[in-house]
Amino acid sequence: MKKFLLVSLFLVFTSSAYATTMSYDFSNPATPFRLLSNTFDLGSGLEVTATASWVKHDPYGTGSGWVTRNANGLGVDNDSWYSDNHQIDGNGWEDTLWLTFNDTVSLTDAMFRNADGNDDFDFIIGNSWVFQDHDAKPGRKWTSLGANRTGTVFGFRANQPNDNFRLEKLKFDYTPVPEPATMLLFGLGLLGLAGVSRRKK
Ligand SMILES: [Ca+2]
Ligand SMILES: [Ca+2]
Ligand SMILES: [Ca+2]
Ligand SMILES: [Ca+2]
Repeated sequence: MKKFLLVSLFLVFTSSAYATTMSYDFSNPATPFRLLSNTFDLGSGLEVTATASWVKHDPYGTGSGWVTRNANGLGVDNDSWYSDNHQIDGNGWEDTLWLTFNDTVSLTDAMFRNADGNDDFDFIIGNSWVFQDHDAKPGRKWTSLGANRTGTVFGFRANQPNDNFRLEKLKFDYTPVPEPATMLLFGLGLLGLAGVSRRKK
């Protein structure tokens, strides 16, 4: 029994240190929105807040955009007089969709909608450009973001008139931090089990 208890405790403590692969679907036909910011509950205590920004070149300017959601996922409305189609697009003004997590995650893949052969995106972590003009896979396939894309703030940006797409899904690795209360319950439960088995003997 002591051995069982030790093995169980070991499993409880070590399993909490392993990264879990999670994914989230931002599309929702039932509740479309156009907001300056929206927070999504991803489960396991993890949250992500979506915001938007834009850059224009002539005359130069930057500002905050609206995050839009529909059945195809998240886009950006930059309020410009250009024909902004509420996607993440680089038509005149270059849109960036920002995702800010409340804990460190490692993004692995993204799925885009409305993407065809000429759609590509720039990917930013914090203040660092990870890549530019990276092809967005059409046909609702996962686009790999590469390895070690770890951080809390990520940007998906469009910089050409023919770049126009929505972010439908994200896949990421997350290592949840176990809450002290949960750990205490686990511990008490195991001690209880040990007590019961001892009494049976
Ligand atoms: Ca747009
Ligand atoms: Ca392009
Ligand atoms: Ca581009
Ligand atoms: Ca396009």
